[in-house]
Amino acid sequence: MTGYRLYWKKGSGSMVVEAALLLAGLPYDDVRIEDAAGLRAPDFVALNPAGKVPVLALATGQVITESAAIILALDDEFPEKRLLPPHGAPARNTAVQWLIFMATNIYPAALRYYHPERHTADKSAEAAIRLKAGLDMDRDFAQLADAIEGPFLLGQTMTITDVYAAMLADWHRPALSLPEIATLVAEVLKNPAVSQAWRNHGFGE
Ligand SMILES: N[C@@H](CCC(=O)N[C@@H](CS)C(=O)NCC(=O)O)C(=O)O
Repeated sequence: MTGYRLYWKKGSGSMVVEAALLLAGLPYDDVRIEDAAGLRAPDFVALNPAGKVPVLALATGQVITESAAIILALDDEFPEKRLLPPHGAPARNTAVQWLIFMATNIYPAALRYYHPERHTADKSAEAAIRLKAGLDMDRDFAQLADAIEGPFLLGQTMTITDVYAAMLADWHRPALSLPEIATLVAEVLKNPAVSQAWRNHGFGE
């Protein structure tokens, strides 16, 4: 193990964690989870009882789950890498605010959209759950778009919060009809580290 170990799955939220590791230039091993069976495998469930990616194991042996928590932990450990603005800067509060907003609103709505069957025992209700999840994401992306200074959330400097937003927009393509979101995604993808994680994870396909 070279330091970090990222447990990841194509198309999943581990994309933003891989981007963070690459942006920060941190060496890491990776363990690819292929499918639902891999998420239920005893070794993996021992790491994350929720059976979800991303999971990041630190060299210390500590295991962190939850995409936003992982990002905050990496930024805390390597503030000089500027995944987020420095502690004490007002811009940091804004970046963290929107990171948490996305992790607690848009990400769960995307999960409801793609897995409506997890939210009802009534098959006939699934379409309505999906529709509402899509509308929820439309509303939340519009709020995010209003906050974007352009081209990135905080203006000229990209943070990992922008990468998070781009990831979610790839899951909810209607968000790209908002010019602020479309511009942010295009600018984020100009970064070689981000585009590497994006491609590795099969985003944009
Ligand atoms: N709140 C978690 C959500 C993680 C999550 O739901 N990951 C999805 C992939 S994007 C997953 O592993 N799903 C597997 C499953 O639910 O079976 C986070 O932010 O990391």
